[in-house]
Amino acid sequence: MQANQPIESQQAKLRIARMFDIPDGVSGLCPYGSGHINDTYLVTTPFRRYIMQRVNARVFAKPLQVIENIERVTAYLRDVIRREGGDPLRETLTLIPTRAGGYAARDEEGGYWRMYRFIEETVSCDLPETTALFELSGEAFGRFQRQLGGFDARLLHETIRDFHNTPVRYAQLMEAAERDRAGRLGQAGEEMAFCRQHESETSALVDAQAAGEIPLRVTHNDTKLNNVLLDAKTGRGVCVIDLDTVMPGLAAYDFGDSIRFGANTAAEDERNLMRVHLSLPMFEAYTRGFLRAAGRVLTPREVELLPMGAKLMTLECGMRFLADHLNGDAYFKIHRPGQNLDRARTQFALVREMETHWDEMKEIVRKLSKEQP
Ligand code: ADP
Ligand code: GN1
Ligand code: MG
Repeated sequence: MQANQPIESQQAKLRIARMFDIPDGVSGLCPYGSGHINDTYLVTTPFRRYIMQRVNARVFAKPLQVIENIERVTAYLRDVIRREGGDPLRETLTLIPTRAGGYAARDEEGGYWRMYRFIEETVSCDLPETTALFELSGEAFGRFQRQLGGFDARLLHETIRDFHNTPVRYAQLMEAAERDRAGRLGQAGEEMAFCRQHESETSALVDAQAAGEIPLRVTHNDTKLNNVLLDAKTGRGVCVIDLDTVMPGLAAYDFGDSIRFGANTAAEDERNLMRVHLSLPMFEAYTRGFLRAAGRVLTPREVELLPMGAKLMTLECGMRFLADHLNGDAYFKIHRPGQNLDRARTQFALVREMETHWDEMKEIVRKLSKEQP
């Protein structure tokens, strides 16, 4: 059921942990977090904790390039954070080298692993509890955008081609439907019709970029709420994590991914679609935090297109979940049958909600952008 073949033996995982250059012996190792892609473990030593992850080789064809990107981005961020008077050990990820050198360890099956310092006294949330917390996560992602403003995108590998290219994602869904590898197309008639109705909109952002209306930037590309660590006491966004997909991209998509996850009143895989609504207070809170931190680096046209980023990212993510369901759940981890179809349905319900509240979303962005200094 998982996108990676599970490494069964605890002994094997402990052997991998010991390949990393950590000063004290490993005293514990257990699964951690709720990400859909990598296998994440918490490694404990007498004095410090670490996060160890196996890079998902089905998702990332060149795991070493993923690790190289993270080395470069975190090195750059460390300098910016230091210059701004922050604490680089807390405000960006710190890779741990292996005893053999470099930042990647290989297991017996050829899998690639990496390790980070565990950032203590933080939490990551799967649902935002309050508008205030969501605003602070918006601020963290906005700051991330600003801090990487001067980073040379040519230094980065494109770890997943066309990762946020909504028309390409649409074409991939149509191919998956054509193949119908898992024989599930019959369950998804309504959802397929919904996607077809939206085809003409899928290229709104890539067209704007191609026409030179909005710039390509270095973006995070996976800005869901559980990818920012919040201070356990104050709720302030401490560190943006999950840097596997940092690549050239569009700011509106980064904004949109946070909205589709955090301004949804229901969980991403909720089965009762009556619970799925767009929370306008959450939308407003995130937008306020994001614009406050990133506002000055964004152009007026980028700001104007933020609601479109929310809508297209939600549609795109729904299409990816649906394609994966049709492909037999090869990509996103699932914990029960049909979970990817449920995830797709929540995304499409949320797109409908955004369409209902479209003018209000635009008005909120317009109002808040005027408040920026
Ligand atoms: P995935 O790609 O599977 O989403 P993540 O890199 O997001 O993997 O990690 C999964 C979870 O592990 C995160 O949501 C977070 O809770 C936790 N985590 C990851 N890195 C750290 C870290 N350096 N310190 C503390 N917690 C972390
Ligand atoms: C995956 O790794 P994680 O769980 O943060 C996915 C995102 C999706 C998200 C949906 C590399 O993110 O693109 O938006 O699931 N990451 C990758 O929850 O595909
Ligand atoms: Mg994650």
